[in-house]
Amino acid sequence: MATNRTFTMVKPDAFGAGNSGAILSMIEKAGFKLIAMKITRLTSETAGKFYEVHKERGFYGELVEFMSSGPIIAAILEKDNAVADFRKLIGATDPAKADEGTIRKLYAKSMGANAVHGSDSDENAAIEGNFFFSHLERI
Ligand code: FUP
Repeated sequence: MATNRTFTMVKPDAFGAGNSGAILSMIEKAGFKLIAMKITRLTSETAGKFYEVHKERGFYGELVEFMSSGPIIAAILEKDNAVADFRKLIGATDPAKADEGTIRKLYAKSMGANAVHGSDSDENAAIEGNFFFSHLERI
């Protein structure tokens, strides 16, 4: 059964381009409530740990380097059907394949620098939220 929380990051490309506010505004306008949020910066160690599931993939090194290249915003979001609805709002991993009006269509530059992260399952949403936030840091 779907839970009502997901986890997102505004990635270094979007943060660096000054698109954080516009992206957070789209997220709130789509009905997601902010439950926890912080500006932070991943190191290659913490980015490597976050993306450990992709360790054997060819793009892992590049992904870790990119995700530790600048500040990010991490956030936990709440809405009915949060994981699936948020994946719809952000669009396909490759911005060239993302639907019109999605966050990645509007703000992503490439498959790697794709503006935002969105959890792909309820289980991963919980793991990823716990990676960044203690219980005192969320409402
Ligand atoms: P997504 O769930 O849409 O963020 O995509 P994945 O979990 O499949 O991939 C995680 C991140 O790895 C993507 F956001 C970007 C990067 N990636 C690449 O750089 N190249 C690829 O071929 C696939 C993913």
